[in-house]
Amino acid sequence: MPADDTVFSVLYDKFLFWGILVGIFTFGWLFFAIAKYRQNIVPDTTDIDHIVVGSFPVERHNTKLEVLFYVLPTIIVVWVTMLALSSNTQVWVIPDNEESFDMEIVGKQWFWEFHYSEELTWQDDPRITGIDVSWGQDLVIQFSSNAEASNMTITIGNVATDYSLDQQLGVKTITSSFDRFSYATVEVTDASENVLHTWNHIPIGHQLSSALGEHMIVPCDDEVVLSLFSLTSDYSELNSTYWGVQHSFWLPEWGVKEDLVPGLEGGTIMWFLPDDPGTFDIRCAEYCGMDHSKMIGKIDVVSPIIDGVYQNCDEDSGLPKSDGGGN
Ligand SMILES: [Cu+2]
Repeated sequence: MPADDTVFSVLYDKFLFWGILVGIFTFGWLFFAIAKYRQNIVPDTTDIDHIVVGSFPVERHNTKLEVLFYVLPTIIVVWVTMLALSSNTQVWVIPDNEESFDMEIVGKQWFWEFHYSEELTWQDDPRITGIDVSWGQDLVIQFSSNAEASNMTITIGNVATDYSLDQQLGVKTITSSFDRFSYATVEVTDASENVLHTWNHIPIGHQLSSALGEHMIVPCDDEVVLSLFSLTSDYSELNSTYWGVQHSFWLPEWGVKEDLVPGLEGGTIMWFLPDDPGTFDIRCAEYCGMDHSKMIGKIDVVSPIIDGVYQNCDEDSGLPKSDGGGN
């Protein structure tokens, strides 16, 4: 079952509401008729010549009631069809929003690659971890609110550097100016190397891969627009006629999925609006060969840092939620 406020959950609730309403009416009438016209109750036939099974007694017909029998179900069917179509429209119409977070998903046999066409800087919630990382001219780590913090690893590109943190000071400053073109991670750990707090910057052009156990990472409260492509894992001139196979990128949490079609140059496109931070599942929903069942991954919804300011996911961003608006 997708998250409560996604378009399909809202649609499910609406269909359930109308289904229960029609059900109560239909079964109510059924039981009423069973009781009223049961065996041994002789119907009043004073103004009827004879009763033909399967046909409405002509002498007793009620035009209003008969018209209602056709009109009412027609209205209900048209109404639920409109509900369903408007939900479809909402999913299929890609938001034309400059602010949306665009990225590419590449499906291979049998893993996912996440290609970043926009940069993303984020960190864990400082109010929860008691640790705050800010990186501008210098890298400043505040950890006075977390008595466990004892070590820190800064990884820039492939180079990792370890530092120890002095609890007496509660803050550490490292002279290193922020480089937006480098993939960088700051991890604060306790004495047993458990990660207490993560800060991360993903530059434009960076790739993450589920084959390496990496999660897809997207900012909260932003429309995420994905272009999806299916490629071969081992393209070469020798098998240049092999185009790969069809996959389907499925995010059960938001109830959305889209096919990845080999050979389709422009790819396919889909969008969703993650609002709550957390880690959710990625699945392949199209049988794609031997290890299809292993083609799984995780997506992290994180609070981004925009222009040095930590954006709080929990506060209402004022963006419309994908909650079935328009119906
Ligand atoms: Cu697949």
